[in-house]
Order: sequence, then C-alpha cells, then structure tokens
Amino acid sequence: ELRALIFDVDGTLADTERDGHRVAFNRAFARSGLHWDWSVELYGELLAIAGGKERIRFYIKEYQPDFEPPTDLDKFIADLHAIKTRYYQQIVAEGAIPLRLGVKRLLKEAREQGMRLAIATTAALPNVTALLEHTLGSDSPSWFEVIAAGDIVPAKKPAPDIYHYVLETMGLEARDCLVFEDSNHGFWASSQAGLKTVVTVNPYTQNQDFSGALLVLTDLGEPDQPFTVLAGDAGD
Ligand code: XBP
Ligand code: MG
Repeated sequence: ELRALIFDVDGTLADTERDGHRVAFNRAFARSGLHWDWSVELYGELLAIAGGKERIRFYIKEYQPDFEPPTDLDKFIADLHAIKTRYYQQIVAEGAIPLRLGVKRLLKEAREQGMRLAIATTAALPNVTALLEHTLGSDSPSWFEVIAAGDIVPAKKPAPDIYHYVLETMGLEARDCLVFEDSNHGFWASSQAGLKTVVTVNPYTQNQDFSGALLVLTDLGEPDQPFTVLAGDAGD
C-alpha cells in the first residue's frame, strides 16, 4: 500500500541547477577573487558530483590542479560554499526559481489524501527550506515529515544512504513509498534502496540511463498540459 511520497529537490521540485546553484557558485567565486567560471556546459559535467562542497573539491582537483588555497582545503571549500549558499538563497528569494510543472498540484493532492511526505536531497538544508518557503509558503517545510538534506549522511547520492535514512526515520518499508527523482545519481540512490522511482527528466538529465525506473516522464504535467511518458510501465 502506498503510504509516502519521497521527493528529491534539485531538478525535481524545481530546475534549480542552471539558473540557481550554478549562478550562485559563480558569484561566490567572483566574490572571493577567483577567476573561475562554470559555464552551462561545464556545469553539466560537474553535476556528476553531487553536493556543492564535493563539486568544488572535484573542480579544483580536475580543472585547477595548481591552485593553492589560502587556508587548508577543507576550510577553504567550506567557506566558499557558505558564501555560495547565501547567494543561492538570494536568488531563490528573488523568485527566480519556479516549481516545475505539476509539483504544487501533486503535493496538494497528496496532502489531501493523507499521504506522508518526505524529502531526500544532497543539497544543504537552508537551500531546501528557502526554496520551499518561497514557492509554497512559509509553513510548507512542515508538510514534510522528514527533510533529509546535505551532510546528514556522509555518503551522498548516488549512495542509497539518504533513502535508508528517510525510511528508517519514518518507520516505513521501501514498498510503501514512491520516489520522485530527476537524475541518474538520484535514481541509483533510490533504486539501490529498493524504492520504486518516477523520474521527471530535465535538460541536464534527459539523455541519462533510467532503466529500471517505474516511469520516466517529461514532467508531472497539469490537466491542460499533459506530460509525456518517455519510458517505463507502471502496470496498474
Ligand atoms: C543536488 C546537488 C546539489 C546542488 C547544490 O543533487 O547535486 O549539490 O547542486 O547544492 P540531488 P548544495 O538533486 O540529486 O540531491 O550546494 O547545497 O550542496
Ligand atoms: Mg536532483
């Protein structure tokens, strides 16, 4: 019996990456005097690494190998990421990141039916609550029984740990839940935890492999703007 819906945030609830996180990273770099610029295309490659701090670390190693941080690398990355988080929240507060099609409707209908809700994301908690508050209202974080975010589990997606954490905290079995994800690393995380997953693709993820997903959709649709099924068979 379906009891709970578990949502990824970035790319799933809203297209936060290209015009949100990416821009915030670039502003933080500029603010810190770093001549680093993450283009839309480069960012698509960097998205292979989940987690903002992890993404910066990967970028330095692979693209700026001669860079020597002014303090130790961990502190440097943490400070830079904290600046990025503030810029991201500013962008969200400006209303620049709308929810994806159908998200608001699905949440409303799920709540009306007494479905339990949770979030499982790699992003930092303040970024998640900022997005929810600005798109769904100030009480919306409380709609979610669990908001599992950021460093709450050490191994980020594609590891399944964040989903195990949500199931354990809610006292639910994987078969009682349905997950919504947008990316292959998110999908690997949920499927390794044994969870049925609906994927709503976006421009960064539309060519990724989602074999084994319950459904792959363009989006969640609206009555007057139906989604297209790209793959999968939900049976009955
Ligand atoms: C989200 C991410 C995050 C965001 C940045 O992945 O990969 O790293 O890009 O967020 P998912 P932070 O949708 O699979 O959770 O900078 O707050 O980490
Ligand atoms: Mg995502």
